[in-house]
Amino acid sequence: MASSLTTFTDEARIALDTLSGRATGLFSPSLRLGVTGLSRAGKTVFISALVHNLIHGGRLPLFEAQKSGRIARAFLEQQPDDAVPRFQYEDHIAALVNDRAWPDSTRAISELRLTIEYESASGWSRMFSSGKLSVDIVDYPGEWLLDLPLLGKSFADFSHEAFEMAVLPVREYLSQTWRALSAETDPNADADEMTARRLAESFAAYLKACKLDERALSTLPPGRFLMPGDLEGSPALTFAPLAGVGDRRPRPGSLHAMMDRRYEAYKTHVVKPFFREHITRLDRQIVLIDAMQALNAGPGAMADLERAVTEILSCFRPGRGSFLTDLFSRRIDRILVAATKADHLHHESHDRLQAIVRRLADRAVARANFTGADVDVVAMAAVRATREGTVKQGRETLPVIIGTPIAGEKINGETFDGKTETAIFPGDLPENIDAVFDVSGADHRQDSADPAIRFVRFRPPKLERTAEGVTLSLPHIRLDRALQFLIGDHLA
Ligand SMILES: Nc1nc2c(ncn2[C@@H]2O[C@H](COP(=O)(O)OP(=O)(O)OP(=O)(O)O)[C@@H](O)[C@H]2O)c(=O)[nH]1
Ligand SMILES: [Mg+2]
Repeated sequence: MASSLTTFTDEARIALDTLSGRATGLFSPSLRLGVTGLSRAGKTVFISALVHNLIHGGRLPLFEAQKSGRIARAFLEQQPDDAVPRFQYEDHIAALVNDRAWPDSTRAISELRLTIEYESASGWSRMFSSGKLSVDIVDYPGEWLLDLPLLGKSFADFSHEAFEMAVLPVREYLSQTWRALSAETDPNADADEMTARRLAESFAAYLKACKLDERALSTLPPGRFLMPGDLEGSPALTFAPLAGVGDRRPRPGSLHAMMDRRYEAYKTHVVKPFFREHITRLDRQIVLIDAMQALNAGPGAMADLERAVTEILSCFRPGRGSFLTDLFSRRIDRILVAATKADHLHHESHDRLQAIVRRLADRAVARANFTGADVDVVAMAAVRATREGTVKQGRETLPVIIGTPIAGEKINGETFDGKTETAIFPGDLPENIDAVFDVSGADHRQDSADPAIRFVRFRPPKLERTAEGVTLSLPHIRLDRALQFLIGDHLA
């Protein structure tokens, strides 16, 4: 008797919570899910695959609501925000499924509303609930997020840090030209538009060089220097850090004064509105990282990625006393740090990849000024482009992955035509994950010819069709685990 009473009250409380949530959620309850990551991390592919699998009833055994058959229907609806571009789901799916090509790079924010009709797991809440959840998925560049810390920094702080980062061993060479130009610029000289532009361009070129594939360095602010969106060429983007400027007020009319003003304008007109209108309204967040690329580039790149994740996490749940706390009305309660593209590894290495991401996230959480959200990690592939197999080499049997490399990709001197399937031995991740983070170790992969993983870009997979000609959903690795963490509890 007692136990059924507890169950009853628990259920009642949950049902009432749900009801009151409904009342404030404008009829259909909604959940805002932010999807971010630095450029090429896999945001567009992730969202496309997630939506496709839900709409087409994909195989999602770790996503409880789907597994237990409680999802009646998932479909796209009009998004609530008219001023935000729509996530072009149909185009991306057409590329992936019909052309077997990866979708184009997206350079700004976009949004999509996916509505799920489901049956509640408990009989009691079924009585009250319409069993409908709208998930508003917001895709935005991680580069923009990394601007948030600027809100707490003066132009002098920003300049000081930029020069400090620029002389780190991994960046020293790349920043040379810009530093040389800065060295011959007098901040106290009269403001001059051409000087400002040259400095801004040179600084932006350095930031872009850090992002080149083989370097795999994560981004430094200002994010719009890399991802300008619609701000390309505007004065708010025509500034650069200046060497040796202190917090003393700049002389009016000087270059220093001009740069300082533009930096403040960037914060006021670009950074703040973005956070107010988008980030502060999120309920859940997934941060996609390209751990594989960083692993291949070595511990320097891993440390850099860790720094970026730390900054990103500090933005979501600013701890007490952070200058950001005032900006937030609503709070993100779950964050998933996800390494995607795990289909480049044999499944034996998936757990190692996840362990590496876990270590990275733990360190980031420990360092970030951060409280009160659940952080989980996953190693996944939103779209699985490979199958697994084994190849006999002498007496050894090697685990391989099989896929169709993109036209122009090379392995061992062979160039692929984009049509031929091939098996490659991708290599293993190290068992001892400390080595991966050890910057002091001798192994500075940055210039090493021997990367940890043989990394070839594959075309998206060929989809199976049923006898009736219906295309099956996109294959994935652990996408269902990600879904369960991000929205599963809202479908209970
Ligand atoms: N094999 C494999 N490759 C992937 C996967 N996800 C992304 N990729 C690769 O990574 C590239 C970038 O993916 P996108 O989803 O476009 O990345 P993004 O974060 O949206 O990039 P931007 O729009 O440029 O910021 C793709 O073109 C693919 O080559 C995956 O699950 N498996
Ligand atoms: Mg994209």
